[in-house]
Amino acid sequence: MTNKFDITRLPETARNFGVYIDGEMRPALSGNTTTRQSPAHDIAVTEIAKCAQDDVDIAVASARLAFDDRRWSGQSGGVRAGVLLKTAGLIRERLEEIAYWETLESGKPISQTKGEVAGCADMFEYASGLARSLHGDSHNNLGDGLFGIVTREPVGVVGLITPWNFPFLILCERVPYILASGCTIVAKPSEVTSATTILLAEMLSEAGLPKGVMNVVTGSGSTVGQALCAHESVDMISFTGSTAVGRNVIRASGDTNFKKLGLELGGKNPQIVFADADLLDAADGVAFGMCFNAGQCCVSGSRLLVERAVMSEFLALLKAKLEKTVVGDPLDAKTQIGAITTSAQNQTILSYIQKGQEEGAQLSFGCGAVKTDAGQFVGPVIFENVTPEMEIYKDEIFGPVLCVTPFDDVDEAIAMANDTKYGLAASVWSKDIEKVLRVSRRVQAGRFWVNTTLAGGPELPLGGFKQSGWGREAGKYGVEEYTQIKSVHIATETREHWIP
Ligand code: TXE
Repeated sequence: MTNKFDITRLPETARNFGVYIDGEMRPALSGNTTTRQSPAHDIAVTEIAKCAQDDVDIAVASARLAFDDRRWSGQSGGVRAGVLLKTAGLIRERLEEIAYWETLESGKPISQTKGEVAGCADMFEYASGLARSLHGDSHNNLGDGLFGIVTREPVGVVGLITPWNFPFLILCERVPYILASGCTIVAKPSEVTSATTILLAEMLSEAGLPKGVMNVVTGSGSTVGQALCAHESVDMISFTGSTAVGRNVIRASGDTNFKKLGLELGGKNPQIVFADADLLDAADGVAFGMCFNAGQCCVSGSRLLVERAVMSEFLALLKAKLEKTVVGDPLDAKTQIGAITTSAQNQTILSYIQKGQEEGAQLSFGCGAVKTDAGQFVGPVIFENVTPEMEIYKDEIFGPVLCVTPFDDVDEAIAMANDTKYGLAASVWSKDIEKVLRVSRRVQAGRFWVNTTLAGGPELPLGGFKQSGWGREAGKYGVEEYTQIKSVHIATETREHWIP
């Protein structure tokens, strides 16, 4: 395996990654691999093991044994915290290496991946505190004859299925919290962005995580992901991805052992701009919200709801901002919008841009594909006159495409914000605190931003209302999600006999 890298240059050969099972890296049982091409440079960058059902069985058996013999859940929160803190240190030490392979596989700008990786170390540090503070309740007012204790216990073996848009960040919004709870893991990253998940498993081992507690299998969703969801020895699935696959995950759980499920699915997130907002600030925020990660972001601010009175002025400010965005080579430190991660996603975005025009929306900024020597890139696009029956208004496009619809008053803005099957995130831009609070109380979204967007950190939970998912990750809820509650009833006086 080659570990040599210079983050300003492309690798000379594809780096080979095995799977990580029972504390060691090894090939898939079949020996099969797939090659990942950089979506920005069209060259092979990684060689990833292609697992099948037998690899999943071994990984799950390893995680099952590691959970059942209590080698991790039986340790104190303090010991678990120590491993998480050491891992945070290793992530910081290897930050550039992780960011580099993440950028090569995903196409996202290197300046962005570095920021994300630093945020991941924060997640580990925060979760280490949760490992120590996780506790239940006691009930001392049940009368002199009874004392009650409510404990939190780890759920067990967690299957963790992650997507390609934030491979390391989404992983680290979950792994430290899962480990803080005492659970064990079998992770399945997206088949196109697996490298950094393997790197994390390696760092966890180095930090002292016992063998079998963190396992990684790689390969296709329909084989490896499905096998994990249907496995009788897996107690919980944490899935982040499309709503369509989310339905499959629910079905697989229902058809087998009723696994507990955590789901983070799609979004069609409104950015609501009122006439009294600082319009220049809002224009920058809306540009960032729609373009961050080339719009391949479940919390992307892809719908602009703007008060009619300031619509033209606001759109002029927004377009002036978008003119300046830098699209191109993600290894260039100045790049803001990198490549589209998969060719399927590229096609999806371009076909929605076509569909928007056919549906009668007005394409008022950008054109879509950006010509480059290699790779697939899409620049920012604005559609105006977007109406609620259009597909571009309803569907998650997952690209830097903004759909603009005007409103006339607060109630209409709230109704339009909620006019979607999703409920992941929303942003509001206004200087009027009463208006802001009214909107924040009534908009159905798991994350809500006021005069900012896409802000966050380990302390604040994330997850969705409606068809955007089940459960919450991060914050103190992030660790509780991976526990189950037991109530213990203790007689403190001799029971009155039922049969005298
Ligand atoms: O996601 P998939 P795709 C949305 C976004 C995008 C669309 C399709 O709109 O255009 O989904 O992306 C694994 N059983 N989001 O096709 O297929 C797969 O291997 C178990 C939103 O890439 O849902 C990968 O690890 N697992 C989202 C993960 O599921 C299966 C992020 C996600 O892939 C499986 C990504 C199966 N049958 C896409 N099939 C967000 N919420 O941020 C696939 N997988």
